[in-house]
Amino acid sequence: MTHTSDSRRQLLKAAAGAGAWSVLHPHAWAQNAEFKLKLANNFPATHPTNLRMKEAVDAIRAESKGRVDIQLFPNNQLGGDTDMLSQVRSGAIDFFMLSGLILQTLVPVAGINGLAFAFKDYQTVWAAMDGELGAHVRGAIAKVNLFAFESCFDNGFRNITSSTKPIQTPADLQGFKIRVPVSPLWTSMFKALGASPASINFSEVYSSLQTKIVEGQENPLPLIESAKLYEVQKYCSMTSHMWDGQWVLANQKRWGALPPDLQALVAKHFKKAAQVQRDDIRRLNNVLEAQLKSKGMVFNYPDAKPFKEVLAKAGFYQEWKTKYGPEAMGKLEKYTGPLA
Ligand code: X2X
Repeated sequence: MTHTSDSRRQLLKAAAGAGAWSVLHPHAWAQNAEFKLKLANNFPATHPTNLRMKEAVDAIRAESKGRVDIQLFPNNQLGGDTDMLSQVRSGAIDFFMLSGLILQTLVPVAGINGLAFAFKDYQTVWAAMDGELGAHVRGAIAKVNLFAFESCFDNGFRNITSSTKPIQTPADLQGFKIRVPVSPLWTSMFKALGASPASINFSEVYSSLQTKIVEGQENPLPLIESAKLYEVQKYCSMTSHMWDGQWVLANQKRWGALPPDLQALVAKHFKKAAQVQRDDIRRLNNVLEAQLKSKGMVFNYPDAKPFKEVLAKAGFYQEWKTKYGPEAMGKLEKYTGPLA
């Protein structure tokens, strides 16, 4: 295991309270760790998700005096999402961060927060996800032998980018070749809007945009920036068509093998990382538009109303309300108010 000098400095600083031995021999920790665990995700290493998770695993290593050594594998290093999901189920990966909407392929109700235009702002998002809606989803996740940590991370409100044209109204989406993550809700939504969605894991997004297999994609600004999608996309249409977040998932058996005090330590730091990461994203949202403009992206600000109308007319909301069922929909609408 290797440390960059930066992370080593952080590690040493965090270790200051853990005794002189550990400060002098940080690497011995990793070698002797009782619990060597892997945490993987699809985000670039520079995205706040991984910067904050790096701090969390360093603090966990220090505070457990080296008993728990969690190695971070960002940027699809261990495979695309579909692949990593099977790996966390088999125990090849211990912790995996995944969008609820992609997890939907395994846990249908986990996609509920992605219902188009459901959330009007972050206050509503966090009330729901930290409240009854999130608890309901975590309960469903537990049934497939995965453990979901309490606080999910923010990915953000998603916006459409394109190399060919700005998307201002639903008419601009007719036949538009757009990459969507591998998830039935995304495909259903963009089909209902008249586009031609292609399911592609994030690991292949940059190249599929570069080679023009697809014209566009949709993601929050912090990912458009950190994954350098501005290099292969010209327009950014601020549709904010859904909110998306990452659950931190653990293989149930591997998680259960940790003694309760170490479980509490890991949970404490993952929760703290999520809280700080949410603040990071909020700050980034305020500055990234200007940054992306300076890199040549052209922004436009569509009105959500016609998009919602097309979706309602195509039966999108009816279809998904039926699929999620009245109990889960009730928990969503408790926060969002009645949806179309
Ligand atoms: O695949 C995506 O677009 C991403 C990175 O936003 C998700 O994880 C859903």
